[in-house]
Amino acid sequence: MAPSLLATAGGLLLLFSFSSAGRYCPTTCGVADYLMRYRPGVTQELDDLQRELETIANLTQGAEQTVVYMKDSTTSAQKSSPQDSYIKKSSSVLDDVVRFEKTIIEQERQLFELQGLLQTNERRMTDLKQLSNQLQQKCNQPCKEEVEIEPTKGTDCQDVANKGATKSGLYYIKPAKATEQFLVYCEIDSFGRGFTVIQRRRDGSVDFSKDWIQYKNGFGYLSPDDTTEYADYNMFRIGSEADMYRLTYGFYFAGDAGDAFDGFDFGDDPSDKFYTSHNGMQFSTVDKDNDKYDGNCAQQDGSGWWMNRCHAAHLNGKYYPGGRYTEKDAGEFGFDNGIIWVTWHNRWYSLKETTMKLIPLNRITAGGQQSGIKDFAGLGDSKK
Ligand SMILES: [Ca+2]
Repeated sequence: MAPSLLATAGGLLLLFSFSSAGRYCPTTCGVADYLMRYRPGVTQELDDLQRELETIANLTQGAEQTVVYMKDSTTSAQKSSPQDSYIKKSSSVLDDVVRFEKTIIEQERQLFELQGLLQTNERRMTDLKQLSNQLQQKCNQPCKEEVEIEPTKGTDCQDVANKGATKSGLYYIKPAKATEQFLVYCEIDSFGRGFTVIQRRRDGSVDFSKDWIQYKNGFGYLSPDDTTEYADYNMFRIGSEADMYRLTYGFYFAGDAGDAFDGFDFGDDPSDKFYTSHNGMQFSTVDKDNDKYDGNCAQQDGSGWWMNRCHAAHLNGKYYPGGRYTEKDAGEFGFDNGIIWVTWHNRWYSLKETTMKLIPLNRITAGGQQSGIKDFAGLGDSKK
């Protein structure tokens, strides 16, 4: 998300689409996320190695003690021999032989154990090296062609398209109120319409459990797109940070996915629809509770959103690869925390791919191109 863009998005149309796959490429943030995901595993491996090294140290100490013991036994055997009777002497030698045998067996066992540990460690080192090589490769080939930044700049993607850009891709835009330009993905169609993409889900690789500052700064990937189902909103507006990025829109315009932003009657309580509507809600994160609920919806669902008490639509929800999930899957709180658009699929179905994008209102309403909307939105294959 790029709230600095959102803050200036008054009078725009917000269009959600739930779409089929496109290729993507990690941004710097994406790479950081990726590395962060690997860190716990590597730390665990290092801890394991540490423990094994301690075990080896202990075994070495044990072996040293055994050697000392053997030396002592030899000395005492030497000292005690001449004056004793042959029987006593032979019995003592026999004892020593038995002891030495035991010691040798014990040492062999320890040696075997050490060899095992060595092999395990070698395997671990190989695994770590492999992992490191994989990471290196990811870093070496940051899909240069795919993150190519287009030269045209504008106040938003429509402006970029108006200036002649025809190719969907990454563009620098600088809205009127923004202090500096920033990179967005512009989806430019054959009608010359330029959509500014503000949120996109393609898989579970981006963690949406972020705090206020992280949502403010934006995170995730920038990438290409196709569309299937959609819902669009007129006069879409997001308030300033002082107003907690309050979400308001004039009216629901169209789309087969339905108007989940207007709330939904789940049948649990007559107030369901009222308390799950999103129009007029402020943005909440795990560390900033601006919702209408006694608890913190963002904390319970693990992600930031325009929470009410709590939601009928939640595109920042948790990614469930299989789509369907249960209260048990939802973890500690057991609430419906998936990627939800409840007027399309019920709350126990998590959408697999979503996009939120903005286009100036006049591009849709001018010339009564309502039929055109169906064309560009790419309706047809609804992806389950
Ligand atoms: Ca609350």
